[in-house]
Amino acid sequence: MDHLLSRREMMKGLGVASIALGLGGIYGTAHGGSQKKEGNPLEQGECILPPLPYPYDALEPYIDKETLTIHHDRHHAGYVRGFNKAWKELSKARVSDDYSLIKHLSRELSFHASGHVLHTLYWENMSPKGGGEPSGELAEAMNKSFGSFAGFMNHFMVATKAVEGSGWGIMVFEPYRGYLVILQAEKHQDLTIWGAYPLLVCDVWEHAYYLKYQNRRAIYIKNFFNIINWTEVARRYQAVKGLVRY
Ligand code: MN3
Repeated sequence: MDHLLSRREMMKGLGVASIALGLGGIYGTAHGGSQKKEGNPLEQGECILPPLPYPYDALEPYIDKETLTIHHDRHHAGYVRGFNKAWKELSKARVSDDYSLIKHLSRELSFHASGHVLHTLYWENMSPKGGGEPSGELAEAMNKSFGSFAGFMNHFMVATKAVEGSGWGIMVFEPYRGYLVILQAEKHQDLTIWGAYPLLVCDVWEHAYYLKYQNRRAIYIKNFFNIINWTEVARRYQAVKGLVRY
């Protein structure tokens, strides 16, 4: 192995770092200690499941209560657990200098972190008061990028319906050129553009719609347009539009 630091120097450095970051509690448990000190998970780089921003039945009739409950409480929660597990395992790998599972852990990290990010955005970019069309600068950016709102809508629906297997339809802001782009993401992490910011996401894993729509993905996507929270999408656009050529 071609370490830049000797193992001894690295372990010494990590020891200081783990004390400074308050990580002793995690490692105490991982190494068989019985006293797990529960620190603030966010300070340790872990993530937490955010509550839904509305009641479970708020998106009826377009998304039913049972689907939303299972989707948020079980599926999204699973991605949070998966991310935190991979994050902690990678910390342990650094301390023990055992990278035998590095490919597996890197994949797990990417998959679950992307799942957590996209689901958080998905809940926020839907609303029982959603629907309609965007206005203001977001509408101007969409016209510049897609020709018209109708052009965007048709493109987004076709692309999202055609996602192969489990994935997402996503409208991103691509800061190198300052254009909006529609992507088809497979799983959560594949087929992106590096550096692009997701502004609008539509989950087309079967768990997002199958109970109500079965295999009719296109109807679910059409109904999704009735609950898009354009106010939130516009807020995200405002937050990143200045990052052109960062
Ligand atoms: Mn999902």
